[in-house]
Parts: sequence; structure tokens; C-alpha cells
Amino acid sequence: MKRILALILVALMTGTAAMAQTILATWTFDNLPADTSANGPTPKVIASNTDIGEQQGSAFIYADGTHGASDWISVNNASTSEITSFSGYTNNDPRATSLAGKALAPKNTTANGKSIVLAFATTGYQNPILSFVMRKTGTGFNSHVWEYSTNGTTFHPVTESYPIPTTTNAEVKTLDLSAYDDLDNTATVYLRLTLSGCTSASGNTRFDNIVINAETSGPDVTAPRLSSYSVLNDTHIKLIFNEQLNASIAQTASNYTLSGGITVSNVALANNREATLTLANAITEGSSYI
Ligand SMILES: [Ca+2]
Ligand SMILES: [Ca+2]
Repeated sequence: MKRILALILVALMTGTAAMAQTILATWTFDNLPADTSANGPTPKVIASNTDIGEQQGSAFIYADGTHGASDWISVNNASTSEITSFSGYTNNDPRATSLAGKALAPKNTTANGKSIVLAFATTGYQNPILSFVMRKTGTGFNSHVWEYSTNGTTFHPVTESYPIPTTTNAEVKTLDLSAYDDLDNTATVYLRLTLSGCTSASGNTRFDNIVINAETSGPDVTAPRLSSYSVLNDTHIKLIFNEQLNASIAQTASNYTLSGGITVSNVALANNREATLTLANAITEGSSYI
């Protein structure tokens, strides 16, 4: 058994460009009151879930006339009501145990042209993606216009869109906002949805399981660390790293140095984490290579 007591890798390796998605904020409306319930009317400011996401209880939906939103009429047991809740959905619920609970439901012809605003932070994150499940009644809002802002005052159009359902089935919708770099690493992002096309007082569109995902911001500047290594034979050493490697850098033999005059002639990379080095000169049993 050959031993290498210590191995110094003078390798500048950066992590792979593939970055994990993080849930920033979620609204699942588990117990959202309806406009006919004893604990109604439906609130016009709704905090994000406190059971999932980076921003628990600190991201908000506004329907109260602030932050660029319209002031929706929310009253109990009245035909003037423009916002309520209905039974919800499990589609797009990011929690380990999904719960249908309730769904937020803007309604009424009087609300045509009104807007709700989602406000959240992307500090330390980039490329936000919005997703949700929606269900439109036959006379519900058939036009959705999305805009974005970084100050809650000046809104810019989001040109991405999704087809409005032509049936009353629940459908999951996604709005990829990665192209709007103003929304990367920003203290407050405002997404505004303006609804129109409702054709009856009871016509409504239900929204549930609203999720904001994003990627970690900026390049990964922490170099991979060696987790373990094994000596396969006197000219081959296998190195296992703690994270994925940049393939082109990891496969460059000159990025690896060993002491004792040992040079690396070839690198074979497996699973982007395991580098098997072929040594130009054989290592000697019992010697130390530092
Ligand atoms: Ca729900
Ligand atoms: Ca971006």
C-alpha cells in the first residue's frame, strides 16, 4: 500500500456554473378567509408563508392601494366585494406535505383594470422565477398583464406571458424573470398583475401556491476542497472533491502539483467530482509527498 502523507493541490478551480434554485417566498393561503366567513373579509395585505422560503412572513401581496397596487373593495356579504377566497389546490405547493387549503380569488366586473402587487427581496439572489396555480371561472378575468418595478412607483412591462386557461381546470403558470437584470440582487422587487375581462359579479380567477424561486447571486468564488483521495497504484491517484468542478479546469494536468518532483501527466474526470491523476513518475512506498 502506497502512502502519501500530504498532498498539496495548487489548483484554482471554480465551481460549476449550475446554481441551485432557492425558494425566496411562497403564498399558499392555507386559511385565507372568504368574504362570506365569520373571520372575513379577505385581507388586502397578505404576508408570505412562515413555514417555507427564505423570506418567511416578510414578503407581501398588496391589494390595498399601496406599493403600486389598486385599492380593492373587500367587504363581507356584499355584491360590491372584489376579493375573496375559495378552496385551494395542491399543484405547485413546494412543501413536503402539500395542503390545498384556500386560494386567493379576485372577482367582480368592477375590478377590471385593478392590480395586485407581490413584493419581495432578491438580495443575494438573481434570476427570479414566479410560478403559481390558477383557475378561472367561465366569466373570470381573461387578461393578465404583468409589470415589474424596483421602487413600487415606476413599472416596466414584462413581455413574457402564459396562455390563459380556456377551461375551468386549475393550471400551473410560470413567469421567468431572469432577463430583467434590474430584479437581480435588489432590496425590493415589485411584480404587478393587472386583471381585466371579468364579465360577471361572481366571475373570479383563483390563485394559489405562488412561489418565487431564484438563484444564488454572482459567481461561485469558493474553490472546491479535497474530500478524500486514494492511491490506486504507483502512478494513479484518485481525488474526490466536495463539490462539482469546472470540467475544463479540472481536466488540465498542470493545475495539480505534487511535491517531490512528481508531475501529473493526465487527469480523468468522473461525475465532475472525481479526478483520477496519472502521474508521470511513480511514487514510492513509504515516502512523503508534501
Ligand atoms: Ca392553498
Ligand atoms: Ca437576471
